[in-house]
Amino acid sequence: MLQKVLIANRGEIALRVICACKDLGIRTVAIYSEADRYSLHVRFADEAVCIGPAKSALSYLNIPSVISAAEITNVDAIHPGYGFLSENSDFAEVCQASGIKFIGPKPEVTRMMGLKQIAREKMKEHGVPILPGSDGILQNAEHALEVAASIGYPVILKASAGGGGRGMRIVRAPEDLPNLFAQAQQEAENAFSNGDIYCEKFIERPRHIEFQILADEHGNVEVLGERECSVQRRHQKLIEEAPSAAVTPELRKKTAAALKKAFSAIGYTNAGTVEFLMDPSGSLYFIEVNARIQVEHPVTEFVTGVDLVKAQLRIARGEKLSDILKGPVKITGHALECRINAENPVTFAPSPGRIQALSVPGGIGVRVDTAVYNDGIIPPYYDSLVAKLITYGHDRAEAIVRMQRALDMFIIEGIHTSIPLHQQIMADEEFRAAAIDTHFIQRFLERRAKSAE
Ligand code: MV4
Repeated sequence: MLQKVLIANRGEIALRVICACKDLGIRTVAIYSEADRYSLHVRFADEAVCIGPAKSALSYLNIPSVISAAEITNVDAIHPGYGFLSENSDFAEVCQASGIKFIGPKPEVTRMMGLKQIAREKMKEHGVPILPGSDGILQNAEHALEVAASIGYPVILKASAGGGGRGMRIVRAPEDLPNLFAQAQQEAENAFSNGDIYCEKFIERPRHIEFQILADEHGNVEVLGERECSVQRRHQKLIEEAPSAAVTPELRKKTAAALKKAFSAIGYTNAGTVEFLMDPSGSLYFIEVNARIQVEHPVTEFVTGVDLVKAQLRIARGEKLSDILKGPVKITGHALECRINAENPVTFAPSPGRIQALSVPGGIGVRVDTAVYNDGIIPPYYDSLVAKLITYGHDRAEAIVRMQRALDMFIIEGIHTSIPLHQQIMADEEFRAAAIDTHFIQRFLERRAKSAE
């Protein structure tokens, strides 16, 4: 049923999808922008179609161009990867209308998950814990003041169409609320053409923990444990791990059971991630759903042994989860991922350019997902991810020591990368003690600046 798949993406994730297709005997079509003519996803796909200029808006985000490429090459399905069109429900609908299978949830489910206060309502309805907050959207600042007074300050205002940190405002006192409400509304209107705002109790220094879901098209849902994603800077994750040191087996089991019920009830299909915040008492609260495969999926693959992208393809061709997973999912050992970005490790300024020397680490427990090669170019038009370095060990300490060894043996010359930053974090006592939360990076950078004085 799936004989040929178009990959609507670039870089390491395009290669990752090509690998899964090859493992299943599925032929592949790459699409590429003029900046990506010499990219490895073009080389390793069976066919490749140029879809436009370097700028994403004119190529990887251009729905008519992507659909034309799919029609010309007569593919059965499109895998969107992450970013770009992966959570665009209009795109998924156009695919469906063109007789092309979109590898992801149904358009109406993706649309619902994209409206954060609706996703929140649905989770509450089906027994997944949420934070105290508004029921639906806030009509105006007066309404927001009433809700905030009833749940207590601080509160956070969030854009319904937002996510990933855009359009949020923290409100610490009622006198600040009217201005912050107007700002949030304006920012949301500008960014998403949707000014709807809802609010929640604000959790100070939470951990950011997400659960991996797989759901087939026969009503079966499985939860493949969680990832700890607290090490992030400006809403960009730097390090992820599985499992989280803060999730007990009981909490994992309880959360998975609630998610199984909720995701069956909403008719969710394919892969998805459910984001939670953990408060200092160790309780988890739902915040949002990411209706796509994520950058950090390899840490879950290491600890479960499940090929998540292959599972996405098999689900899309109608197979049952019981045939894909073959028995209960078990979490074994520990995995870490360091995102290696083309950026200055001190200032975080982007550092695109030509790679002038490359040597990639390996050995037991080491995986590198990348699309770079020696003499290749990191273009300035897209995100700065150069490689994902993933390590596995029997426990967290072994995953860390393997990460240190792999970072030391990773040579990338010609551009600046975050490798030195990751080396410093791996040696940091707080990180080594898993004493991490969303403010870890801030504390780490302050410590680093002080020790450099
Ligand atoms: C929050 C929060 C605290 N309390 N919601 C950030 C991205 C988006 N996925 C949700 N985010 C947050 N939502 C409540 N009720 C903290 C974050 C958050 C965060 C906020 C400010 C600065 C950095 C942050 C990093 C991760 C999460």
